[in-house]
Amino acid sequence: MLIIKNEQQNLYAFQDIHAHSAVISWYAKGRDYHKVLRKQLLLLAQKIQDYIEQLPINSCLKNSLQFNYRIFTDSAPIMEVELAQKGGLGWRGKHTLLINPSFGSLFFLGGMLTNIPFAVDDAMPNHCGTCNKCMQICPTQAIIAPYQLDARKCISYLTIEHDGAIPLEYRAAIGKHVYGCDECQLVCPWNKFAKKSLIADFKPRNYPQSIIELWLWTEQNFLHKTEGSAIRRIGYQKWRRNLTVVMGNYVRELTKQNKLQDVHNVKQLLFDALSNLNGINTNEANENNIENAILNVNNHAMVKEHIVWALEQ
Ligand code: B12
Ligand code: SF4
Ligand code: SF4
Repeated sequence: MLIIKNEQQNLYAFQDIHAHSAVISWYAKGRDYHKVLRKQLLLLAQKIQDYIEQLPINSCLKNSLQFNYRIFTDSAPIMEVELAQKGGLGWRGKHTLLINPSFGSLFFLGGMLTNIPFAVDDAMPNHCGTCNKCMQICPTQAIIAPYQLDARKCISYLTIEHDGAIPLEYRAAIGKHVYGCDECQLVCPWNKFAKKSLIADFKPRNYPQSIIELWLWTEQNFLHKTEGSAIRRIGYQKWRRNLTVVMGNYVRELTKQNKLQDVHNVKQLLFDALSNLNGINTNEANENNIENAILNVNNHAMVKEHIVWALEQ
């Protein structure tokens, strides 16, 4: 098993996320890690092959050392974290992810199954100690006990893997997370040791931070800007669904801060989107019009239903 760092550094500088910013998980800001890791693993396989070829042994023996391998990263039914832990690459934190004392946990795992027998390293002792910061910070209380995650509650699952409507009970807790979640890792003291990746493909793209700017992306913008990124995998509908939840949470926050003009502006955008989906011209998003629009949504398609929820915040 291998640890491959992604572009995550100076994490503590990013914790103070601007009030108007949406949050995209660090792991998804660069090129899709499946593609990047595949390339790195193939390079490693080539190195092993080259090494075998230059061994000072006769060609008959060399031929018998036929190097067979299969690389994987999330692409085979293999328990990667468990294998990496057993192979001495780190310990499993209470958030269930692998932590390495020199890199923290903000990395990907990739592996290779091969017929070449490698020496096995000893497993590392666990250094979480009495800390439970990850459990305390988890917005949806998905870490139900140390080392146990209820994936159905995890924002990463809800915003990326889950199809259909996001259950009502998690919408407020999702906050500004539009794709994935890093909260349990950002709070982990071991990520003070996170290091910058040297792989150019992981360089974060210049996605807009503004919730409104992201909301105004058309499907074409979405497909274009997320080309080669893991984000594209969820498709525009789910992206829009997630953003709608973020917009609803934004409305609630602005209301609490009594920023009434901003509340009106955000609701107008939601209302415009709802009108568009209903195939009618938009009007001013005043209380009456919003109420009528909500009542007239007879076909509660996924995004429409989320918009209605957001307007009700
Ligand atoms: C499914 C999955 C998810 C699910 C569930 C994650 C989870 N922690 O269970 C969801 C969608 C929520 C998810 C989220 C994330 N994921 Co994910 N995910 C996977 C995936 C594809 C499979 C994991 C899995 O379910 N394996 C099968 C189970 C059976 O194995 P296991 O969890 O190791 O279980 C063993 C033990 O934990 C134990 N066990 C498990 N449950 C229980 C219960 C009890 C009672 C007991 C006693 C024991 C026990 O026994 C099992 C057998 O030994 C792996 C890639 C892979 N193939 O491993 C990536 C992987 C774990 N994910 C990864 C990442 C980066 C993330 C996110 C950070 C992404 C993000 N920023 O949004 C989040 C982090 C959330 C978190 N705190 O875990 C990385 C982790 C890198 C690292 N440092 O460890 C991986 C390895 C992908 C990769 N190739 O890099 N993920
Ligand atoms: S990724 Fe977010 S939601 Fe999932 S366990 Fe970590 S903090 Fe909780
Ligand atoms: S935050 Fe604390 S308990 Fe959680 S994984 Fe990190 S060291 Fe372990």
